[in-house]
Amino acid sequence: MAKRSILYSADVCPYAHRARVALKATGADFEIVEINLKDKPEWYQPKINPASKVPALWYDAPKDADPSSPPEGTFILPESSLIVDFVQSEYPGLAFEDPIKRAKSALMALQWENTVNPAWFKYTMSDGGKGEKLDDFLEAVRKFVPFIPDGYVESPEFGAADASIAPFLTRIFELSKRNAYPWTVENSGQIVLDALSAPEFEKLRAYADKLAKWNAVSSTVDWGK
Ligand SMILES: N[C@@H](CCC(=O)N[C@@H](CS)C(=O)NCC(=O)O)C(=O)O
Repeated sequence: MAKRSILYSADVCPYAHRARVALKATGADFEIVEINLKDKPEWYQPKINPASKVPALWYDAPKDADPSSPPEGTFILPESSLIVDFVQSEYPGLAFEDPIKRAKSALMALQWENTVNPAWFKYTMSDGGKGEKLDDFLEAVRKFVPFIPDGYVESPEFGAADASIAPFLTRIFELSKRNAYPWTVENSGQIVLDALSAPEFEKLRAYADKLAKWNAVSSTVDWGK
């Protein structure tokens, strides 16, 4: 029987966006089931993801499968970074042939996850959007930039690390332009953009531009949402 994968996703979620980018970049056959995070279907948590989060991937579901009712024992993979890894292992196109490039880019993605993401969330959310944590965020970015390998931004290739970082890095720029975070300080988005326009962040901006132009990214996001 013909098969395709089912991705439980939410447009607004950068973690789910990771999975959409990875699947799109590899040309995998997949269907998106949009989950409304403000009003999740009652079957989602018991049948799809006990943690009740998106994304989740039902790999190679039968074409006529009912997304709300996977058969007993169906394996559904949660966690965006595991999904990106899985897609990388299952489909060609996201794993760099050069093992050193693969390892360096994985290290870059780990650095992003451990430093920039938490600092950005603190800046945008934890302090109620008062903008007090901007310096911590900029310091995290400073620590991240050296992990972008030499020649990486210039290379036309894209890999799993890019699928992991793109939803977050492109959101920082695109949603700041729209002042779309729950900031309480006026012009917070512009303040971020001004800070990131410093010469020391040139490589970050070039990397963000490269990711924003990647079809797998631009075709799987609607900045208006
Ligand atoms: N560690 C998870 C985080 C996923 C996550 O936090 N997803 C959010 C949306 S961005 C979610 O589904 N939250 C549950 C809710 O809003 O009820 C991953 O990487 O997949």
